[in-house]
Amino acid sequence: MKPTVFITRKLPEEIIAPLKEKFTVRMWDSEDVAVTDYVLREEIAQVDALCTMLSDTIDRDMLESATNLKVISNMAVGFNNIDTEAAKEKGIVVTNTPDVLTETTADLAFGLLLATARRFNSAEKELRQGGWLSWTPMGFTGMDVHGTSVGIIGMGRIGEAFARRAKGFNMHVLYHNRSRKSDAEKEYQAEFAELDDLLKRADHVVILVPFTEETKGMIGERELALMKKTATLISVSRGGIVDEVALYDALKNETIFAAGLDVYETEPVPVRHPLLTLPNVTAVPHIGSASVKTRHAMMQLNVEAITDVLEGKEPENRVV
Ligand code: 8YV
Repeated sequence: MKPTVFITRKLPEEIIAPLKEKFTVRMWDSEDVAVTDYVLREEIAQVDALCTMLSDTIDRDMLESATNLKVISNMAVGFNNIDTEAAKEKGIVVTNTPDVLTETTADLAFGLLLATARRFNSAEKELRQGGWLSWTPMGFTGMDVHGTSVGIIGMGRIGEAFARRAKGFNMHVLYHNRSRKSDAEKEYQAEFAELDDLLKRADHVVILVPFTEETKGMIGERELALMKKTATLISVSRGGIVDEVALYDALKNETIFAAGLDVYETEPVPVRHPLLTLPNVTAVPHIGSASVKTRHAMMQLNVEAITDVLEGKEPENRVV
């Protein structure tokens, strides 16, 4: 009997063809509607390999029922949707898709910074609604990006790719990270700062840390209050790192200038989410890695990891 693979979203045929040659492949047949909890549980209990998306929560209870499961390959660099402790206890390998998405995600983060600071969304909205009636000296004015200071929270691979872009805009790079990054300090003249100091000094703050017990709620009311009134906050790693209620208050009361959001506490974002009603929020639906080339490369890594584990080889991007 061939090993069985379950994929929780519809992936392109040409990507999964190599899997189909070797294994029995079952796939949830929608590209955009998430697999139901019921189907996910049923599949986990039977299959040898699972290819998951960030929005599939794989908890201990589900993993307890797995009898044949050898590998979960998650289509993301983050893997906070999977109970990795429970997977470890069950001897299930977990893999992710790092590196291939670094530059694409840094592009999105930098683009979101430009769009937020320069108020692309409200300017475009006005234009489309026929609100551009005359030229006014201070109409649609935002904050500069070039030559300002940016505070990068989380100087990992994407943080460094962001710093590289910031240098091209002649920005001073402040960073906060669990450990000092001497390479980044040399290469981008990045200056290490304690979190409070970074928040007080940066003209733009970019959140790029992974979601962990330590980073959950890391930016709350107290931290937002430290930021400059003219500062922007760009959130592109995980929603739960910023307290959304505190962020709403800071934006509504204009104690910070604006926020650019790619990630949210709950995804997909519920309709009429309060943050989406604010004019000083620029929001996109978690599209950090969403370029055709990068998404293909991520899926390719999932296919390779599943094949490697099912053929008894060590996969490239094992996190558990
Ligand atoms: C993913 C992400 O694009 O890789 C991650 O951790 O957040 C995004 O790059 C997306 O969530 C696909 O699963």
